[in-house]
Amino acid sequence: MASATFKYLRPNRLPHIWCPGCGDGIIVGALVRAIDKLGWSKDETVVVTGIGCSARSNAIIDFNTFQTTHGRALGFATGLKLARPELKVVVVTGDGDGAGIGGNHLIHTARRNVDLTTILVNNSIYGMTGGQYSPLTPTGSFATTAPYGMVEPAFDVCRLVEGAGASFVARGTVYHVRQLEELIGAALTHKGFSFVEVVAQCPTGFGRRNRMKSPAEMMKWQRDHAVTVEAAEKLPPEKLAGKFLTGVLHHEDRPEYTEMYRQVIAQAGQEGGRE
Ligand SMILES: Cc1ncc(C[n+]2csc(CCOP(=O)(O)OP(=O)(O)O)c2C)c(N)n1
Repeated sequence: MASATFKYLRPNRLPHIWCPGCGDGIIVGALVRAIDKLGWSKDETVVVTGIGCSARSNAIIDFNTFQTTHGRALGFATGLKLARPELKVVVVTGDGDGAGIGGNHLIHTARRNVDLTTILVNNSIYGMTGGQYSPLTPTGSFATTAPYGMVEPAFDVCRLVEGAGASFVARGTVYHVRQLEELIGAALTHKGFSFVEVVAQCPTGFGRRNRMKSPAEMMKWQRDHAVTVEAAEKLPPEKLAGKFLTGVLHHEDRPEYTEMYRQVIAQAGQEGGRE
């Protein structure tokens, strides 16, 4: 599998720019292995990112890649998919980029059910700019902009996108890398808006400030707090307190946006619309 990873990376862009112990590289590995398993060619696959540490993924992934302005990856990816529906479009975004500044784009792309896969790296913080809190920073934890502890409640971003209309929603972690690869694979093959939140560690921006002393300790936290949806069904509520669910959280088939858009174009060519 190591060869699959390197087949899809740009060796001339290594070493990468992430901090030691960052979860982003593991996520890129899971993504390219999932794509390799599906046999998608580099030419038909596009990775779109916004701004942030997670957005640096596209510098080392050897697909067609685009980096857009902060929070705008989904708007750009929607335009790309409408213009070239045959392409496989993947968005990699962060919790600040995707759920903060780009939150509006996230809910409307989910509502429209555009056939895209979004991987949202939830490292609980604005990593690239030095650790300001994001809408996914857990209440009570510390950030440069919350030196006395975060008082705001955090979004459950999976429930948010499901409520907005996403037709495939999953959550994984960097620690559970095999499960993550499978979840990304399932998301990539889903027709419609698919969303995978990945719980990841930012040792520099979050861990240090929250007394999680090493990347390994942060990954052990992921191990100890993640419960699969299947296991959760058999557990009483008290055993689930303080835990988060992983696996496929929601899955449905519903009409996809680019197809409906094509139908409108075809109709417009034949007859006049209503006044
Ligand atoms: C319009 C705009 N506002 C602010 C910034 C500064 N900025 C760059 S990266 C970033 C935070 C990204 O955080 P997140 O999406 O959580 O990604 P991470 O770096 O943690 O992967 C911010 C606020 C910017 N580049 N553009």
